[in-house]
Amino acid sequence: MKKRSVFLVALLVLAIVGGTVFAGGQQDAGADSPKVVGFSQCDSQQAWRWAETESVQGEAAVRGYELKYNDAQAVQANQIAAVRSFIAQGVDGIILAPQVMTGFGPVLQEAKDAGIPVVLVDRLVAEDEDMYYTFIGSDFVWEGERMAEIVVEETGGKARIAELQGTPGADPTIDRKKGFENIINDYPDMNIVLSQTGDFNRTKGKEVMEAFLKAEGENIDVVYCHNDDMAIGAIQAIKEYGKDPGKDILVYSIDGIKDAFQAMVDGDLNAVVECTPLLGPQAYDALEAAWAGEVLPKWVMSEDGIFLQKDAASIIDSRKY
Ligand code: GYE
Repeated sequence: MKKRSVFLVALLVLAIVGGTVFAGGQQDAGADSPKVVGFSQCDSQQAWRWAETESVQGEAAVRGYELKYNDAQAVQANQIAAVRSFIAQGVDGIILAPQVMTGFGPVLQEAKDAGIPVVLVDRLVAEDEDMYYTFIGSDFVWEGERMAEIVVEETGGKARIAELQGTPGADPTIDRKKGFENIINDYPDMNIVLSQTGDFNRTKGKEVMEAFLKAEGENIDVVYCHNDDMAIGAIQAIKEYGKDPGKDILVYSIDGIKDAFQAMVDGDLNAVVECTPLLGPQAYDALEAAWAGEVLPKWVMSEDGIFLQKDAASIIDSRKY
């Protein structure tokens, strides 16, 4: 090699090394520049969400990532703004727990254009699959179906059911309703007589149950709650109305938070279908796969369990959230 070429190659090597060291860019997986991840949480008004946030934050610490966290306080516009700000800050990846299914198209496109992988956790969006890297979450139709089977079993297939729905337009709300109806539609004496949103929220769940009881208090056999927080609110409302939750009015819900296990131990809640919020490790596994250029299935499904009141006491201590 001529002297001049050796000099040019040396310059090139210096430029590359210098670029890596001094650029400090988040795309350079350099040991001294930790990956930066943005986590957009849709709201933080429920025990389930606290558990999910803790899981995502805790796992970032374990893996040495810098986490930017935003709580959209149940306002979708806040959530879109948060994702946009993560993109502007040039994060390496985004974990998004979308509040509702629609409306995220433009911001997902912006993330895609910026080459930032987006991992959806716990709720799906209605956009095309190529607008996000993968979705990590439960099968909500399965949850609704299993819940309905338990209710059929425990009522002998005859019940007037009040339904407390989750946030309107959210994937779990739509599918938990669908799954439940898939089963009870085969039973002519299983009927949903009241159905309204309690927004996945304890306070609203209690308020809606109070209104149900005021209107139809003597004509409700069962309350089917799309999540535990609303069930805890409903239990309170039933007690204040002067009835015995778990006996006079059977109460069923989805999630499996500690408070729900306690309510089963106390005899107030009849059964729970689990929906795990502990999605942090899988969310970072997915981002790491994205950074490595791998292709994951578009749905990484959580495994959930079914818990009856009679088993709650022996299980409660092992619950992690
Ligand atoms: O059941 C509920 C929450 O999207 C799976 O939303 C989640 C649901 C969960 O706020 O408690």
